[in-house]
This record gives sequence, C-alpha cells and structure tokens, in this order.
Amino acid sequence: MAELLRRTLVQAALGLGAGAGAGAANAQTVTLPFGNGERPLVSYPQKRPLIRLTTRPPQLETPFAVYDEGVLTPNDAFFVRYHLAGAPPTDLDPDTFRLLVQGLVDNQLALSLKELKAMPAVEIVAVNQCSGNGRGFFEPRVGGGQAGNGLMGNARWRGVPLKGVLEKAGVKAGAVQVRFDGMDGPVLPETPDFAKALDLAHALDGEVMLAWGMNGADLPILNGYPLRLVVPGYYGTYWVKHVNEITVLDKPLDNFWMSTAYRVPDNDCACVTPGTAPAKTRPIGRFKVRSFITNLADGAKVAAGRQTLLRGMAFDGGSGIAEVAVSADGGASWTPARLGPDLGRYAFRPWSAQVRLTAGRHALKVKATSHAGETQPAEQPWNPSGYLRNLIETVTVEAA
Ligand SMILES: Nc1nc2c(c(=O)[nH]1)N[C@H]1C(S)=C(S)[C@@H](COP(=O)(O)O)O[C@H]1N2
Ligand SMILES: [Mo]
Repeated sequence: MAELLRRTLVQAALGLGAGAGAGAANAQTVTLPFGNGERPLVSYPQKRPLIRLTTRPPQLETPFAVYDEGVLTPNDAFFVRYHLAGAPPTDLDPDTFRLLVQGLVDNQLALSLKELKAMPAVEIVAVNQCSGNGRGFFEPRVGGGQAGNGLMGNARWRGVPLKGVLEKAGVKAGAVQVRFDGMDGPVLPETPDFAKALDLAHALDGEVMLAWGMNGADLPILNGYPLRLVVPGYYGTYWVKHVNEITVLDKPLDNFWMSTAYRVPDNDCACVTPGTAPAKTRPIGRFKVRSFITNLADGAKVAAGRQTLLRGMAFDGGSGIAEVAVSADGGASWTPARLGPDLGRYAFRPWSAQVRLTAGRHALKVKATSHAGETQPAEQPWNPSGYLRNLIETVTVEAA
C-alpha cells in the first residue's frame, strides 16, 4: 500500500478523519436489544459503516446482518477491538517493520515482512471472537464494553506457522511461555501495555500463525496490519495485532492482561452465582460452542402455513460442529438442520433448515453440538466479566 495512503488511513483510523469524527451530521444509529443499546453506525478507513462502541480507541461491532452475507466475514465488516487509547499505532511502515524474536532463544531475530513472506506460507479459515461477545445481554448486567453478538468474524488467514519462526530462532531449554507484544502502547505510563502469552507447547503446535493476509488481501489497519497472531479456537484476546515483539520466557507472563483481566471462574461451568466473585480463576481459553440464525431478525414477518427457510452458522473451539438443530416451539421439540460446506474445524459452519409456522408469534431457536460433545445451555451461566456467552439463541418472528 502506498506510503501516503497508508498514513492517511492511520490518521483517519485514529479519529482525525472526517468520516470517523464524533458527529458526522447524518450519522445513522442502531439499537441493540438491551438497555442503553443505542449506537452510531460509523465509517472508518477500509471499513463500511460499523456499530461504534468507543472512539478512543476505535471499537467497532459488526452489524449482525453481515453474517448472512456469506461464510467468510468481509474485511470491511470485520469487528475491531482495542484496549489502549493510543491504538492503532501510527508507525506501520511495511518496509521498516521488523518482527523481533528474543528472550530464551539461540539466535535473536529481526525479521522483515519480506523475509517472513519468503518462508513457506499456510492458510487457515478460523473464527476470531472477543471474550465479551454478547456481553450486553448478560443479566444481571456486567461492566465492560456492552456489545451485542457482533464481536466475531470468520476469515481465511494467510501467514507462517509461529512454530517455524520459533524454530528459526531456536528455543532454549527452560522455556515456559511465549510473550507477544504489539506496536500499540499506552498513552499514560500508568496504563499496562497490552501483551499476551501462550504456553510453549501451544505456541509450537503448528497451528498458531503469524498472519499478514486476510481473505486474500493485506490485513486492514484496524485488524492488525502488517502482522498479527492467529490462535485458532481461542478467544480474541490472544490474537495480538501489529505484533512486532516475540519473547520466549522462562516463567509465565505476569501482567494485568494475563493475571487480572481475561480470566474466568476456575470451575466446570466457569460460572458463579450472579453478583458474587469467584474464589479462583484461570485464563480464558477456547471458544464455547455457539450457533446463530442469520437470515431472520427479531420481529421478522414470515408467511404462515408455508415453509420458512432458516439459515445461519455454528462454531466451537476447534473440535468442529457435529450437529445443529432448530426448534420452532420455544425449545420443546428439535429438528436437525442440514450442514453446509466444511471449511475446517475452526471455521463458521453454515447450516439451513425449513420450518412450517402457524399464524402467530413463534420463538425460533438454534442449538449446536460439537464433535467434542459440547452443546449449548438454555440458561446463560453467569461470570462477572460477561465472557463465554453461548446460550441457545432465540429469534422471535411473526407468521401471518
Ligand atoms: N495490539 C493489540 N492486539 C489486540 C488487542 C489490542 O488491544 N491490541 N485486543 C485483542 C482483543 S481483546 C481482541 S477480541 C482481538 C480483536 O481482533 P480484531 O480487532 O481484529 O477484530 O484483538 C486482540 N489483539
Ligand atoms: Mo477481546
């Protein structure tokens, strides 16, 4: 991408451009179905109008109808999540970019994008989902970004296995974890820099990837240009964007983002009684199994007495989707759905089904079961951070 264009895009992404300004006069809004759910739809560079959660840093949610456009989430509609007010970073020159590999290694590396792209590339279709996807629906309500279900997306990522880069550096005995730091830093020195770590075995599993490509194009600036970590099956917090520093550690990373944030109750349900705090926590890990109806929204009108098509997708933390079922009677009875093309066990799995509805209101539900045998609960287990949401979703329609 031409240097001038790239600079302009970054400036605009920081909120300095017209489109990203606070009050584009004709700003459209959407209302998410929970208290204080009104949000502006705002255009950022390389993005179509998305649901804005915060301005500094830019945090953008995908409008739900996008998931019905196809199994891959288009780059210009893919959600954006940042923690630090200074994000995205401004110094994203692909020619001077270097990926530093350091710490407990035989050879410290400083790899250019060109050098990375000269290594054998791999591709994987994988879902990226924020731990707090759907947090706004939690009851009782919890603190944090009040998002609907638009903090997820499915893309074809292209890059090199992290394993290959770590082997190039040579991991020394005594290594325990690998730390990933992106180019965005805190504005205030008191704010903890965003860095995350994976256990060494996970980092070397051959699936975790350093990706520069997304759906056949460069990563959008707001999704981590020029290089990001892809951690298939794991919540987005580990998918470090603009990653330029990898450090092999001899002990687990102890920072705010590992030791305090992004942790769940350490018990079978990862839940506690609403309003209470967990006695013990563990780092958040793999996605819980989820499924959605994408072609009908709440309040949709359908024809009574005729076949109504239901369509959507399902995904889990990497075992793959074994079964999807739909209910047209509020969950009393279930009918199997037809599964669509399989793009891999980390991808959205499309499904479709037909139901015949009598005149009146109907609660349509969808439920997925993974190959690991995990399914979705009817009631959402509660945790104080509003993570891991995966209850059976309901869309209420009107047949006439
Ligand atoms: N550098 C950097 N990487 C980051 C973050 C961040 O704040 N800074 N947020 C993480 C979180 S919590 C999520 S959910 C994903 C979101 O990826 P996306 O913005 O490409 O959708 O990025 C992750 N990587
Ligand atoms: Mo996240």
